[in-house]
This record gives sequence, structure tokens and C-alpha cells, in this order.
Amino acid sequence: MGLQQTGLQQTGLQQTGLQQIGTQQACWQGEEVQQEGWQLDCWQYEAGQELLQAGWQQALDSQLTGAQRRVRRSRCRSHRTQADRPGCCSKVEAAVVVVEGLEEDLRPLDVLAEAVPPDGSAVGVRVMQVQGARGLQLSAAAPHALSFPASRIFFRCDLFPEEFSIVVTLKVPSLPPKKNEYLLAVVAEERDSLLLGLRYSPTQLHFLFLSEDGAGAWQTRVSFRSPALVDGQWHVLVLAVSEGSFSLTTDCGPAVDIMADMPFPATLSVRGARFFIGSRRRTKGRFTGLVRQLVLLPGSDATPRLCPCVNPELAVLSIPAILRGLTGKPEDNEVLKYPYETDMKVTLGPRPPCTKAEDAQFWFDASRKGLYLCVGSEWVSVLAAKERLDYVEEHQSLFTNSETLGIEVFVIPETGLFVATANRKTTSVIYKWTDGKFASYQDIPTHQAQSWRHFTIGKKVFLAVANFEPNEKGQEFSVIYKWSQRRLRFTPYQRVPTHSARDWEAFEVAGEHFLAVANHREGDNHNIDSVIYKWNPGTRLFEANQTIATSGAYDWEFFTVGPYAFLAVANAFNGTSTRLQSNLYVRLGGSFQLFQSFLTFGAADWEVFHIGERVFLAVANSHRYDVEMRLQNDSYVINSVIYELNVTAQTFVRFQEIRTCSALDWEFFSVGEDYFLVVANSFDGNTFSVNSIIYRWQGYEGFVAVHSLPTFGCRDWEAFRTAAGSYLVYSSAKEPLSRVLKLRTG
Ligand SMILES: [Ca+2]
Ligand SMILES: [Ca+2]
Ligand SMILES: [Ca+2]
Repeated sequence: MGLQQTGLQQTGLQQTGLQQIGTQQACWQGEEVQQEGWQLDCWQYEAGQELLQAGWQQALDSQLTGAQRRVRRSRCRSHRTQADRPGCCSKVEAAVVVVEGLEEDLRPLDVLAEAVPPDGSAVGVRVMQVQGARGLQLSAAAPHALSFPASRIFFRCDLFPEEFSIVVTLKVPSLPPKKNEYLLAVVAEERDSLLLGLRYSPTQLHFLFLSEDGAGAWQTRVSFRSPALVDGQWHVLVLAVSEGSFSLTTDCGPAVDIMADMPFPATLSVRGARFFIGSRRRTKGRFTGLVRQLVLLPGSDATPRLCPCVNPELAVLSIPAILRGLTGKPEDNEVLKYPYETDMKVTLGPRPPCTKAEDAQFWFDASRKGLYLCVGSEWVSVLAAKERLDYVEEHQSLFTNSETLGIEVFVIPETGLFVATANRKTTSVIYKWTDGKFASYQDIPTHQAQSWRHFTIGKKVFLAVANFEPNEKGQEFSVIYKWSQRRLRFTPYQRVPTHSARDWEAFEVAGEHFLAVANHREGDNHNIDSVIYKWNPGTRLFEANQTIATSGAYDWEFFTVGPYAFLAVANAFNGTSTRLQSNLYVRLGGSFQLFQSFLTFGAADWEVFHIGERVFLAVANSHRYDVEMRLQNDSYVINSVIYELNVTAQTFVRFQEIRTCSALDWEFFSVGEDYFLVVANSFDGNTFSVNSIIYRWQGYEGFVAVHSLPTFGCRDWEAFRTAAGSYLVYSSAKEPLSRVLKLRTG
């Protein structure tokens, strides 16, 4: 992102409510001080005029008191000395300088603002917002980005004030021991000597200055122990210098005073010198934290101007316009702590538009504590959770012996992780996760297998396959296999007559075990019964328990909400149309009864998922088709729908529609604190080569596309985890190749 842009964004931000909140929350001290200062200046101006007539010291001492007198003395001394130097202004001229200079010299010189153009467009500088306050970060590549000639602020005389204070607001990450970083350096450019410097180490803050006299030049270092500085929090430091007295105040706390043998020079010339912020004109010692305020206040201790303050670690004397504004709310700070590296422009309040103009800008949704980045035209969640999906990488190409319609990943305790592939041709294969990859483990003869379902009853492990076609003898059945702990293989356990079975669903209600089969069609007839079987512990077999009329049933999905058990069926085709009601049943009085119907289009999959207390049900609509309607290519690119349970109304309501390309499966998964849905897009009317999409849950906006994966005839997705990480696996209904993807998290 260009820095020019940052500046413009900043300008825009200042008109938001955030700015107002920030101003109110910021120290009012600033305004009071300014008024005070204005009065002081006026009064001093008069004093200055008097001074012209009555002479230096006399007029001052009679009318100024305390610190003001000290200030004035310092000014006078500086100018008097300057006047005595060859090539400088005469004594009378010096007095005029004092008079003219009073108005501005006692005002804070915002050194940081001097270095940053009003729009913030300095090269090598980034504006960042952290813990609710903005600061500037220097790029390692451009360590002198923030510098300017001393003559820009010392335009009347080139002597550094003898008495002054420096106010710094900064935020410093932890530093390695012995490492030093410069906050400020005034360097005589020609001879490259440090005239004045402020630098810190993990344990100390050093103030350095050059003293010169006839005997030569030497550097003095005044060191303060600063244990609280390098802790990653914002801090305000005020260093007040007056002759040999050096006083450091941190966050408006008690001052630490050091009396040095060597006073700060009264005649430190800054002619030909340059101010460097965050460096000492070289890469070494570059400031790596954030600086928010850097002010030189000539002639006085700035502490009374800043303190006391409501928010002492962010007390403001003067900061560049680009850094103004605080979010103020402490709860915001907690969240904004994370994206330390983020660029600027965070908008609060209701969702702002995300267009080209807002590209790369942030929006903080305070109600959901979400930080969003405008990318393209979408707000993408960027709030760093503990673990975050970064991207996916190909982990394994799983070559299958034929096209694969369904995949089922499961764990057998003390044995391992497996995936069962439902292959179109005569053999399906079970793979075992071995050395981080799936390796072929067992072949099982199947008949156009559509899907596998793993389940357990007590310690018994089962695997049921949905066979779509009859066997060689014309017998049509699906098979339940049982894991043999002795043979370490699945062996046939029970045959169940089925009709072009598409799917098995296994579930348990009140300690009873059930299996439901989706019978797709019998011959040409799609309007047939699907069957729910119940485990009989006496016979140890599944027995038909309930039949439910279905139309080209494709999928069963079981879930519970509180004490209620639900079963949803995806009805795909009734013989003439894919535009059908797919039904949701609830178990009441020992059987499943119709609860709600949903209009679906070639429904191929139901996916239920929970996000917090919320319950969602997503349908994959694969095809809009009617015998009346001529075949249209666009009838595959249609919306799939996510419904959400409205508990009060006891009904699922439309939550979000997502454009899909002959969607055949939804898979819900989570990474860290983020939730995702991935869709199996299989066909767009022309090609099977279509992208499948990963959507990320973004609260307010529902699911937003975050990643596209090129797939070919994608049929089924499964998510799984191992100790090594999170994975996705998908199968293709059009080629004998499934792929395992590893989710990269960061
Ligand atoms: Ca299912
Ligand atoms: Ca699914
Ligand atoms: Ca799936």
C-alpha cells in the first residue's frame, strides 16, 4: 500500500465518529495549556517590550516567577551569548529576537510533525494503530526517513535552547540486552558528530550531548534507569534539561532527577545540523518501536503542561495531525493489540462500504470484536486468532483405482487414522494414515459405491457402504462391515437390501443406535421409501424401524438441538424436476415426524454445524432442472442456501445464499477460533474443471469466500486432524485422483 494512500485514508478517518470520541477521551490538558500559554505569551510579549526599555534581568525578575523566570533567564542567556558571538545578531537585535520569538519559541516545537508531511506520505514510514493509539514505524530500509535540517526550526538563531524539555510518546518492543536504539539525534552533518541524542537500551535511557570549549569537544552521557520502557506498552517520557539538572518523568509519574557535573551547554550551535528521528543517521541503532509524539519545548519543563492526565501513558502536548485520534475504549485496545504489523485506517461503527476507495483499509466491528480488511470488495476478517488459516498446500495426491464418489475419514482407537474411498468401479479401498500419508490398507468389493459411513456401537467399529448398483448376480444390497480386532480388517457383517443407495447416516438417540439409508431410485422410479434401521441388541443386527417417502434421496443428515433429534433428507429428483421439497424430521414419540420443508434444487447434501449457540443447516443445490425446461447450461450455477435455526420461532430461516456450481457437498471445519465451510463445486454446465471455494465465517457478514481451489468434478470434502496439523481431503467423481491438502496455519 502506498503511503500516499495512508495519508488520504487518514484524512477520511478524521471525519468519523472515532475521531470525536478520541478527542474527547484525549487529555483536555492540551487545550487548557494552550489557553494558558496564549495568555502567558501575551503577557510575556508585553514583558518583552518593557524589557527593551528597562534592560534584561531587572524587568524579568520583577514580573516573572518560578519556572517562568527560569525559562526567561535561559532564553536571555542564550540570546545574550549569541549576540556576543561574531557573525550573530547584535545585542539590540537579540532583544528584538527575544520579543518576536517569545510568541512561538515557548510553544512546543513538534519535531515529529516537522519530519512528517501533513498527509503522512513520508517514504519509509508507516502509520500503525496499536492499543488504540497511532504511531509511526520506520522502515529498516529507510532509516533516515524522518529527518530535517535544524535550520527549519531554528530559523532565527542557530543555538539550541539551554533549557528545554523533550516529550516522547513511544511504544517499544522488547530489545536484546545491550542493544541501543535512537529516538532522536541532532547530528552536525559535515563532521558527523552527535550534538544531542536520546537513546535507550532494555534497561536505560541515555541523554547525550556535546560540549565544546577551547580545550576541545567531548560527549556527556546522562543515563536514567528505565525499567518500564521496553514492555510493549505506550509510554510518555518527559526529559527536562536545565543547566546541570536532568529530570525524567514517565507517564506523569514521579520525576527522576540527575544532577550532572557537566551542564548542558549554553552555546550548542546547530548550524549545519540535522534532526534525525528514530536513528542516528545510520542503520545501526535504528528505532524499531512506534513513535507517536516527539516534541521539543524550549525554555521549560513540559511536565506541568501534560500532567496530571486521565490517560498518562498517552498524554499529549503535540502530535502530528496524522496520528491524532484515539479509539479510547479499553476493550478495543485488547483486540487491536494483535495486529501490531497492520497498516492504518481502522474505522469503527457499522459496516462501512468496501470498494476500491477503501481497499486495504480496516474496519473494527466492536460488537463482535472483529477486525476486517477491505480486499477487493469484501471485508475479510484479519483479527489474529490463536491459530489462523493461512493457506492450503497440496499434501498428497491420492491415486484411486477409479473415480471416487465419497470419502470417509475415521479413527479406530489404538489402531490409527483411516480414509475409506467409495469408488465407482468394482473395488473400493481403505487407506491408513502411515508416516503422514494415506497408504492403501484394504480393498473391499463394492458396486458403484457412493459413500461410506463409519460408526461405533459400544466397542464395535462398523463401516457401511452405499452401493448404487446390484452385484454380478443382480442382487442389490448395501453392506455393513465390522472391524475385526483379530484380523485388523473390516469383514462383512450384515447385508441390507437398498435401492441405488446414495448415503448412510448413523446416529444414536437415547442410547439406541440407528442407521438411515438414502434410497435414490428403484428402476426409473425416484419416489420410493428410504429406510431407518434400528440396532437390535438382542439379535445384534439392524432392523427396519421406519420408512420415509423420499424423491431421489441423496443424503441424510442427523443432528440434535438440546433434547431434540433431527434428521434431514436431501431430495434431489422426483422423475420430472429437481425443484423439490427437502424435508427435516424431528423425532417425537418414537418416530421421525415432518418438522420443516425446504425448497431445494437437486439437493445433494445437508451439512449441519454449530457456531457458538447458533445452529446452521446448509444445503448443496446441484442442479435446476425440469423436464418441461430445456437444458440450460446455467442451470448448474445456482444458489446453495445456509439456514439458521430461529429458536424462538422454532424454524430454520434463510441465513445466506451462496453461488455454487453444481454443489455436491458442504464441509464445515474450524481452525483455531475461525470457522470455515468448503463447497464441492463439480460442474458449471460446460466443464468439470471448476474451483471449489473455502468460505470463512465472519459473523456479521456470514461466510465470505477466502480461498479458491482448482478441482475437477469435485464430489466430496472431508476435514480431519492429526498431531501434525489440519487437513482437507476431496474426491473427484470424474477422475481417479483424490487430493489431501494441508492447512497452513499461522
Ligand atoms: Ca450424510
Ligand atoms: Ca457434507
Ligand atoms: Ca463430506
